[in-house]
Amino acid sequence: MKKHIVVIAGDGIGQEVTAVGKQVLERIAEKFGHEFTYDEALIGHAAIEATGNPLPEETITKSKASDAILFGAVGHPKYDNDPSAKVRPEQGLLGIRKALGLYANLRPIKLFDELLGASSIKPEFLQGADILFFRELTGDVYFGEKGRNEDRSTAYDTMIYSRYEIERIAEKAFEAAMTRRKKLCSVDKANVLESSRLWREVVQDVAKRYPDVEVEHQFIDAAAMLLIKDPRRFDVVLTGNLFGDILTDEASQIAGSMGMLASASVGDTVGLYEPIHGSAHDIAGKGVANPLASVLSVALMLDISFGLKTEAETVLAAVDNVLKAGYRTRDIADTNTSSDRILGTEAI
Ligand code: GGG
Repeated sequence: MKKHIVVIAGDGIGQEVTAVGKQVLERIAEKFGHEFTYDEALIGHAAIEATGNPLPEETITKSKASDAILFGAVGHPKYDNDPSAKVRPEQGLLGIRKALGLYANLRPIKLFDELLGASSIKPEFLQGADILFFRELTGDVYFGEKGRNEDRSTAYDTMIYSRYEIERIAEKAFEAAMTRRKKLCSVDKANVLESSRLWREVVQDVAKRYPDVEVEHQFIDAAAMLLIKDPRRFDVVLTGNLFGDILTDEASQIAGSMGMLASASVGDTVGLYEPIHGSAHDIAGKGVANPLASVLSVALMLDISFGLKTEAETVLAAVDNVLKAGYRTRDIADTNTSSDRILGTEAI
């Protein structure tokens, strides 16, 4: 199979983790006789430095011409204490999601048995946990009107959703539930927010087309609590952009670390695959970043964008083997193992 992949490494540890993801793709191509070609593109702080723009037009053009995108991370600490910055790295990531119509972000919470002890949650509450989050990605407060009043003493962000936006991601989540344990939990804040009342109304309408799926609705605050208390009660979780962003960081602790969580952003065109973690400049370039979220993102790419199920399973098995062999980065172990040992792809 011939496929063209654009690597958008971005900032901080995005560079080193996508390098490992690419090595895995190359190894898969070699092992299974595929021809993967690559291009690179800029985004985030790296793109601002080079062009003044966090999302250069060339990045969108290259992405649209590709079969899939392997993405790293965006961000830079210099913007953290500069709330007045008009141009920010994150605009690159939000912009590419919007430009490519990537409205559904799939975030599997996969717990590898070897990491049962890495979580701060007791193993007896964790074993067997297997959750698939659907985070809506192109609406909500991230894209609603925002601003300040004239003297800049009041700020606002508008939480906005249309029926169409909710319906299309709900369809995807219900379809996924049908292939799993047929349970779907929709998370909102319908006791307070009008946009959440519409969210719930639309999810209830879509649910009528999937009578085999057991549906529950939870408020975001209750869902956050239940996720830690009893993660095994969840199968597919469907939620909005902001709630999904927060809940999946929390859920990463079920898998042991943010460094273990991959994601697939899909929608109208090409798929984008990225770890859920950010640029982590504090550890960038030190060889200690966990590359497994990028490797697991490659598995999602092989499966979802290329339909290469055996190849995807081979990558998952390789991650399992690496963990079984005792290789660890410091986010998933007490010992500070160099990521060089985990970077090797000989396990595939
Ligand atoms: N790889 C994920 C990443 O770079 N995250 C940083 C970020 O800007 N996140 C915002 C978001 O995911 O909505």
